[in-house]
Amino acid sequence: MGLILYGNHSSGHAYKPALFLALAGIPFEYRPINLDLPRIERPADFVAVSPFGEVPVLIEEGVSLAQSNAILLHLARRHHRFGAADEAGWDRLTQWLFWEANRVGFSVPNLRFAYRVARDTPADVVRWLHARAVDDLGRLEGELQDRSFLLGTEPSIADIACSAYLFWLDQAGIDGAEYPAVGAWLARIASLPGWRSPDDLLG
Ligand SMILES: N[C@@H](CCC(=O)N[C@@H](CS)C(=O)NCC(=O)O)C(=O)O
Repeated sequence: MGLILYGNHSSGHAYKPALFLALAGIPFEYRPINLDLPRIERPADFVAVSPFGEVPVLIEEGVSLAQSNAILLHLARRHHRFGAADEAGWDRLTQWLFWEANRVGFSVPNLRFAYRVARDTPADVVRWLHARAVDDLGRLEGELQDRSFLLGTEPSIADIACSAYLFWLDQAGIDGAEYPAVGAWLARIASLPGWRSPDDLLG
């Protein structure tokens, strides 16, 4: 039974597993979900497999899994791609996934959402998100001064997770030119065989 990925064209969280599969050359059926619909009005097949009502959800061999970084960990272990070389590497990789979920995978998407969709977001909330995003980008900029990818010389799901929303950084009102090491890292990821942009993969 083939892989099915539920996603949405504007979801960087959905882009993460889609990008993993594209980079690994694993075919999958993409099922876009209209997130403008109230949760109970979304397609019944999606509602049935989505424990949190959110995309992404991956179905593999009839088993569903939600939460983008849990999906990445599952895919990396199952398909032996974009994982780590040893247990210490897996620990560092997991550390990045948890950081992403709470930091750059929170600040940048919510800032982008405030600019593009929730235009009535209070100004102090936008300022707080912006400050947090700048802090997160500064963290990545520092980390990427002396290595090609977050774990070292090889790309991993830590890079897939932490970079996902940054391909849309301009939509979050942030000038990527202020983060040259991040820009070079994004370019390295974008030059990996099989890479496709979020708009191309999820559009
Ligand atoms: N922590 C989740 C976040 C997923 C998430 O926020 N999904 C959004 C789209 S980016 C969503 O489905 N929103 C619609 C809704 O909550 O109804 C993950 O990493 O997968």
